[in-house]
Amino acid sequence: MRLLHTSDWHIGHYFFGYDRKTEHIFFFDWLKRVIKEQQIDALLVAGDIFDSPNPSAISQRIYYKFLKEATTENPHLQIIIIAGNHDSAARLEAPLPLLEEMNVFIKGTICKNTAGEIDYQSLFIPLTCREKTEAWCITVPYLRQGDYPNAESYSQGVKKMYEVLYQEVQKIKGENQPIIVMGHLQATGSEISENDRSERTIVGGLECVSPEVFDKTDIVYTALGHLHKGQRVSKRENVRYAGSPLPMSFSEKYYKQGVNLVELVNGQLERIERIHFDPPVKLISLPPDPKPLNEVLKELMILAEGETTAQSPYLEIKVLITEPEPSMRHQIEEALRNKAVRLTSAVPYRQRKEHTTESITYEELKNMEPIEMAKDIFSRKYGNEMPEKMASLLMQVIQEVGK
Ligand SMILES: [Mn+2]
Repeated sequence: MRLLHTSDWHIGHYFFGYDRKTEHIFFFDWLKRVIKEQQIDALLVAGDIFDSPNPSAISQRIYYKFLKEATTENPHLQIIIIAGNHDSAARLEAPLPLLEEMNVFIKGTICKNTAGEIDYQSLFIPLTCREKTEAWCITVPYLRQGDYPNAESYSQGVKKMYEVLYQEVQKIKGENQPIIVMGHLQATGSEISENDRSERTIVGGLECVSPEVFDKTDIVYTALGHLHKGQRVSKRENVRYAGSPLPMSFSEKYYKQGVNLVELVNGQLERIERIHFDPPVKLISLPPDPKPLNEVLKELMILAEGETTAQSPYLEIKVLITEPEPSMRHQIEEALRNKAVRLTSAVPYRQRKEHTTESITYEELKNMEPIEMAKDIFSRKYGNEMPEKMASLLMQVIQEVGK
């Protein structure tokens, strides 16, 4: 039996205001080819289907078109989808009565009985190959407060949830039937990209779940979603993030996008193979390290000329600011006229200290305290530290203004 693990599609994502629908369509065409060529029996989608809980009509259309075409082309294909923290759990499940007919299963919400007990059975899905149940899938969507058994913390609750599910599934599964686990969570020991908002929105980005909960001999593979970088979790070969198919920010520029192929033979894990996907739109950062505006403008000249299309690369420009440049944006836009790129951002970097190349980012600048900024400017202008008295008077003013 062959499974294909993917996640974090984020359909409907806008990259600095640019619509990415052609990129998503390109990915789904590629994914359909892989499913067919590799004779996949089940596609596991580990959450964050859409970028927002209320996806646009076009986003939904792209999604349903993919589900319909993939299942029509491959009549035996099962598709199993769990909701991520970006999805609306209830909305994702809403079309289930229709989708079930097409062998598509969706888990978004955790059902409870009138006594408030979790319906664990509803989270088990048999994975079938040639009409025979080959394995059992534990499908756990992104868990929100109250979705898991009572525990001291979020991570303890999630851990307990998986432990109970593991016990419960033993009651229904046959001896030679292995377990596949799905989850949308942040596991301890995994890498996340710098300043990525969409990954960090999970409970403040702090609550990590220990992957030890997946260390059972009959759990042959754990298909995780949430982190955008495809990776093994703490060196575990069979506990993996598939990663998102499209880079979601410039910090994800060097990620290797793809999906994971998992093959089971006679109830055992036979192999795991990473299938690489090459996103159709490239990300360019120019220059690699911030430089003054006149040098940046020269570097922009090397960019290819042509018309801007939905395939044109996204361009991020890093400018080292040494003095105010009110016309920076205009000069950059002029330099990019007739260039086949799409400008996303011109990030101003400010020189931190004289005679050093260390610079600070716009994000850092935004988070800087006004008093620190004033002290820095004072010392540059007058060559020495701001006098204590002046600093305390300025602090008083800042506090007055902030009231
Ligand atoms: Mn997520």
